[in-house]
Amino acid sequence: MKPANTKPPIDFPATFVRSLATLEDLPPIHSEGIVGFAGRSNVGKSSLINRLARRNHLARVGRTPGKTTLANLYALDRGGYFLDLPGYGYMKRDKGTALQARNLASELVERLPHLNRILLLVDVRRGILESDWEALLWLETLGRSVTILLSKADLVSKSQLRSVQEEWKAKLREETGENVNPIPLPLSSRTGDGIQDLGRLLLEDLYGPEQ
Ligand SMILES: Nc1nc2c(ncn2[C@@H]2O[C@H](COP(=O)(O)OP(=O)(O)O)[C@@H](O)[C@H]2O)c(=O)[nH]1
Ligand SMILES: [Mg+2]
Repeated sequence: MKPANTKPPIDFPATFVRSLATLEDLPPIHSEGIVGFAGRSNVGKSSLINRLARRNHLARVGRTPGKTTLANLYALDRGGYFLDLPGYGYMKRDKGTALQARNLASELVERLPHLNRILLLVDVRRGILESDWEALLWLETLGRSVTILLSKADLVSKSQLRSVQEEWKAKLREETGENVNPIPLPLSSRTGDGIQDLGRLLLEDLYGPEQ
């Protein structure tokens, strides 16, 4: 049995700074850390930011294709930033939009030295998609620390969740290097499952091991 949890839940109160359409929109960012949120559109990036910040409408949730080609920057009250990267997976709908979103995401990841961790959300119901795998390898090439989050874990059974997790684990261990966390974290922004584990990881990334 798990010990009773006496610590208060970890949260990341935050305020919206601005949307970014190009790299020039980036405000001056000082020495604090940045956590990036990457993944296909509709995978649950905005919902996760809201859940971590414990504010329902901080990030806009749902299908707003125009908006999701932008990046969104949030300042954390205790220092550091969340950066919601433009979603990929527009390829069939609109090649121009896809390219624009991809370029912006690439530029941000390449040019922001303080982007110390990227959370790559993948929909647990989809297994390992080629576009997710490509994104992972690309982030790894850029030398970023990447953690895979299996999003929407509430929508599958425990056994399905375990089998997807094992599938990812095996592939990550075999085919990626030390910058990629070999353990994918199951997560549900709806039920809160996995949020505290993720919170601990982010606290350490942003503010050091003594948190
Ligand atoms: N069941 C379930 N739905 C989710 C979860 N996270 C997000 N969603 C839904 O998935 C859709 C897309 O979420 P959103 O956060 O906007 O995804 P984004 O495009 O990656 O920012 C919305 O309808 C959300 O309500 C989750 O953990 N569980
Ligand atoms: Mg979003």
